[in-house]
Amino acid sequence: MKTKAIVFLINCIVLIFNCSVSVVAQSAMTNVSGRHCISLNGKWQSIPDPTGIGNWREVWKDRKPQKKTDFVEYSFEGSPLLNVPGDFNTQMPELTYMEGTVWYKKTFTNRLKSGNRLFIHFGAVNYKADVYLNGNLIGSHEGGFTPFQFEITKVLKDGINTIVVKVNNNRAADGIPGTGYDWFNYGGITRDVNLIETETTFIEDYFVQLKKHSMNEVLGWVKLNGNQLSQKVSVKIPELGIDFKTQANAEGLAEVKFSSKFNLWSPENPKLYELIIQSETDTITDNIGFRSMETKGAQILLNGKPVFLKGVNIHEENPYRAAKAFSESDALTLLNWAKELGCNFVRLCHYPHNEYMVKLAEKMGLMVWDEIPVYQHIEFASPGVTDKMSLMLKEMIRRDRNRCGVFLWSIANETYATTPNRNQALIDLSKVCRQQDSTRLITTVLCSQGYENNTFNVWEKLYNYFDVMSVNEYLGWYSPWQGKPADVKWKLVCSDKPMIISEFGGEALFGSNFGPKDEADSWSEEYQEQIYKDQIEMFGTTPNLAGVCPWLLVDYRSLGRMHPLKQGGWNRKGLLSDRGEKKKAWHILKTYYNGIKNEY
Ligand code: GCB
Repeated sequence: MKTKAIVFLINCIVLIFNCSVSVVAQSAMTNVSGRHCISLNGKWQSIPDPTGIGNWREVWKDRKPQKKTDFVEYSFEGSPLLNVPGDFNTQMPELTYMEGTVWYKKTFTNRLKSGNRLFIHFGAVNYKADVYLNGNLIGSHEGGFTPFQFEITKVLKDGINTIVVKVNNNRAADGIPGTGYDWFNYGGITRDVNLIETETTFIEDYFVQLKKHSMNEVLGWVKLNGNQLSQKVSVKIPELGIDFKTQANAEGLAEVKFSSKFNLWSPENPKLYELIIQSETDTITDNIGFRSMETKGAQILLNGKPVFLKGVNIHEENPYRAAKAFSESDALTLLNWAKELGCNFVRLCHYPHNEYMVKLAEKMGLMVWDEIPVYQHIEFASPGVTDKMSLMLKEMIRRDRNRCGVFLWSIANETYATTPNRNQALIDLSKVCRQQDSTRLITTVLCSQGYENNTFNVWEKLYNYFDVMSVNEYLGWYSPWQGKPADVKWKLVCSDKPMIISEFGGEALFGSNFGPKDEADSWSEEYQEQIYKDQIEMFGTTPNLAGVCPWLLVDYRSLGRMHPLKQGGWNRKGLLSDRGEKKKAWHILKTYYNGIKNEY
């Protein structure tokens, strides 16, 4: 008995040690689809582990009995198969509400060309991933919505290799987001997984966009990774006859600087050019657009002309499957609706969506607001939290900074002024954001605001650090109107900055028209419709208004929405129901958007 206890104790110590020596994931290379990929999507074997005992059993070793007296109390053989990409919650009834660990396993055959390098790249895993190759931990990643990779060139073996990923979607007070958020916590390997084969020295990353305030000058760089870093590099845009030649320095960094007369990207003309980057050992192709985005007083300018942003908020969920969205066709479903509504921009909330969304939006002429999940009750003062925020922001920017469709980085949504360290953390993060990309606008949604005597007071001085004030106001829903919508007075802390109303709206159950239409508790389409009419009336007199963005496109799953008859675990603020049916408010907003013409 005693020996058993000692063995258990030793196992625990080994386990703690094992958990603490993980290698942090490497920043992922950009433009995965432009590379030599072998997809690891498809069926993965899985072991759900709600109690977490798999750590103690060392599931990553994928052990098999060796002799007749051996037995192993887990096995991937005969275990359920899960689709990757995809959330695990909607693939097995037992996992519907799972917040815990699921172990995933996949094998592949080593076909790496001698001299080349191999990386395993994950589009995203929610929330934590520990990745093992052939029984050894190769690294870990925290954060459910950004890509990461590990180089496995030196640890590969000949023939069959086994990957085991421990995926854990437990909420954590020091997580990002923290423990409370108004969307479904879909766990799993939710985005594509690829093996990426590269040359010994390859083009790891690049930035090719217009210089701030310019409409014809490109200023950027190309970054090489490998052991032959000082190479000749060229950047070509055949359609424009551009063949810019440059030289990478000893760190593998090459400056890119050229001008041309571009056919500028805009929602009406989402022009993208084929761009070819070549080093002496590698070539990569991308489709890149060029546009300028800046503010002038209270206006936002696109290509030098004022633009009114006609937006909609979108969660990364496919309503028809009531599951996490992950594919190009999911993106098309959601973005087609945004186009039909008359939008020229989408707010991809409240975390970086999959890359298909961002790329397709750009191709369809939708400007993108990209955001990290620094949401509401983030514990800024907890050890490590600000580092994690900053890393997540860098991961998002690194993935999307060549997408000219992305015009705005949002570093947080509705954080509270009373949370310790919040102000300093957001100021620091705004600086990190500008260091990573000085060309785009940045914003945050702050929620310490007041509405009294029909006056809306946006008072947080923190907006001074941002280009755009983003305000979530729910007049007519969480805050009843205190007068006529057109008479709402505004006090804006930054009178010289543009404001986007980044959320407004209310809930309605599709098809419900019972009860008096002036009663919120009727959950009627008419009540929601009235909110939209009133809001539009108010927009007509709102100062500094550069855009509006209702909450939101489609009803989505959120377990905190507990009214059994009206919600049943769905946030019903969609303009579309969870089956894609149009509510009355849809038509009101569409008419409003169609009536606003931008002239750029
Ligand atoms: C908000 C949040 C959003 C919520 C929404 C609501 O202010 O930013 O994430 O889901 O309100 O429905 O209450």
